[in-house]
Amino acid sequence: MTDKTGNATGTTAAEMRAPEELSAAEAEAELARLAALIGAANIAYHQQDAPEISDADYDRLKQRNSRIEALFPQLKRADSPSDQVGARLADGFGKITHAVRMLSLGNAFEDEEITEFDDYIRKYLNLGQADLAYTAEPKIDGLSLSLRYENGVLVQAATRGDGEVGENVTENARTIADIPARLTGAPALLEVRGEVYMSHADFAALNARQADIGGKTFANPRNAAAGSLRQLDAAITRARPLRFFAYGWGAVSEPLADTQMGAIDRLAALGFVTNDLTRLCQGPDEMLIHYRAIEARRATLGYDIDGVVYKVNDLALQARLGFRSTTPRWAIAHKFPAELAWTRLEGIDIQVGRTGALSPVARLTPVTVGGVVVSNATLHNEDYIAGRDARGNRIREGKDIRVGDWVQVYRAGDVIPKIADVDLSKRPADAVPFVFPDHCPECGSIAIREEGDAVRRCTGGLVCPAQAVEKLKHFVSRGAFDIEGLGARQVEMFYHDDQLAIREPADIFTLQQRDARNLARLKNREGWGEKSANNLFQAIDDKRKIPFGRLLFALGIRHVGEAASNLIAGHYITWNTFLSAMDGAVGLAGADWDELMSIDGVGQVMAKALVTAFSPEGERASIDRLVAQLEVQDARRIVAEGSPIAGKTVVFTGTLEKMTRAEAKARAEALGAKVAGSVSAKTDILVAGPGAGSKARKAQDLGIETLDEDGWLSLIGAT
Ligand code: 9MJ
Repeated sequence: MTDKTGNATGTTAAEMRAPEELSAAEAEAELARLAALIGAANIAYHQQDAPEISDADYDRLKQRNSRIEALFPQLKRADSPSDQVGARLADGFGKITHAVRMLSLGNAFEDEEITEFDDYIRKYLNLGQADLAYTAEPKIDGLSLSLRYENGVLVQAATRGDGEVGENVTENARTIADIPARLTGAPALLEVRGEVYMSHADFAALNARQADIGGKTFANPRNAAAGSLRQLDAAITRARPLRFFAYGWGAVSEPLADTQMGAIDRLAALGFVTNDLTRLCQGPDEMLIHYRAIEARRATLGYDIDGVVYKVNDLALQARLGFRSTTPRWAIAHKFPAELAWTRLEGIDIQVGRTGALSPVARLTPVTVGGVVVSNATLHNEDYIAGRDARGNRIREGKDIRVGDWVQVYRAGDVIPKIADVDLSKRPADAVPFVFPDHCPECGSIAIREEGDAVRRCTGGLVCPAQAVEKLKHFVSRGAFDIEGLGARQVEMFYHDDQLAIREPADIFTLQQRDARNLARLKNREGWGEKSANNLFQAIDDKRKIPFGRLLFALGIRHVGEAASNLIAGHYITWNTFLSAMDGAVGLAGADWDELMSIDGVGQVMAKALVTAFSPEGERASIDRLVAQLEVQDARRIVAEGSPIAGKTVVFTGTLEKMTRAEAKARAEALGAKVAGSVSAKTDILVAGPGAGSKARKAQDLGIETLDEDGWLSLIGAT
């Protein structure tokens, strides 16, 4: 296939065509391609907890595979994706065979299916119209875990795996605060089952932290929880805020209770967290009422749920009902409708961010998606609108997004709604492809897209009012100056106020002094009075003393996040040392530049952004005006007491097998060491894993102490 310039687009003829149109040879090649794609998607989802394609695209691939197999049965592959449920277990964890199988649940989507479920059970047990109660509880969207307690002591934790055999994650489970290490008054043998999950707030914070350190971010809280629990190093799990709800049990040496509700109460009494939306319902009417009540609270629970689980309350009846091949007869999951909705795209606005990024935002006819009214959604960037990804591959089968289109909106694990699909059959005849602006809509400066950047950026810098306001909002945000009473709304107001005129950070600190009339002006502004105005001046004064790292972060320099700012501050210690280093590095060469680049965690891109920001052509004058108002506190290197590596400079090279480089570095720094990226005469210790090359040779030449990973772990007492 070729595009209009005649270039090949990377799509072969076979993968474009309907299965019915394929020759046998094309079908065979297409089956091989689909097996590879589906296999890779399975691994990304199940083993790496990082789905690379949407569920809808995955289903389309599987459907296409099945269609071709139905048309060419003789070509069905031995490794056909149709015969595989998911990916095999990840390597690295021991396997545990569950004493009692871990089951999944049958699903229901419609209200009638709940009445049918009740009818079925009554028939199965020959109950007639006798009373039959059920528990109803939220279905947590996490991953199931089985905890084995022997004589009240937690001895084993296993994931569900395929239901028969799971992964041994005992050490990781021990790091979860909701999971008691010991129980009093428990049966001699007790397997507690429940769901490990991550709250929305913890998920957002984790992703922000990961992005800051250049680590892996997660698509949704479920993947974040799975990725955090299935860490070969339990220290990483410990640093991740996982939670656990108990809702069931496996093997037990004596019954917990004679009802489901009684058993849940018993688990709570033993110290487990159970879900407080669990209710006892007398039949389908009450079950559906509780379903609606839980659904109404879904958006504000703070964690993901994907339905409501009903269970027969009487455990003697549960025992009689037993199991089908993979699901219990006594329980069913009543799923919520997918958080998807179709609506019209009314317009595309371009927002300008603090670093000048032009972000397209979809303005939608308001529509309810999963209980929340959505009227905006992100459109990511110009490629996304045009129907391709950053590498030029087609997304949404190449369909572009136009104003006037019917678009499918979804809310994934994170809260920002996105657009999944376009209904071409409803496209208005006069809809035209969206033309992404090449000038900033706020200041009119030219907007350019640098090589390798998915985003187009305004080149106006601080001349651009949108960038200036966004920079100010960042400046006063929580990890930055965090001035009480001066939030995003207030700085925006002051920016546009010609008298109070806060146009750059320094203006915040001169607000009171620069004009004696400012107090009178401020107290007359809507929402302000004499007291709140004086409080604001006081809150501003309180922040004149500011740690170096915080100040650097507050400047909002592109590529320089919170972690990087602290790293840089920790290296240069004083603001003035850092400033003269920035001056010395202006030419992006020389000793100061080399020193900046030697900081482990500072790469070329960040170094260049820093030096440019501090150059006279950048924001230096504005920064100097700000710093003249402040007292910048020196950074302190953390010196851990009794640490064998305090004050030493450590370099890591080669592959580390027991932890990631990021974690090794964080641990070394926590113990007071300085981690550098290259070996020099200043290096004290080189930690060399397999594959170490020139750095190891250089260390040897310089006579620097070299340790392997185990030697390093034993030095820092981590074995
Ligand atoms: C979840 N995921 O919240 C069960 N579940 O019961 C609840 N899962 C379950 N129950 C038997 N609340 C098998 C699975």
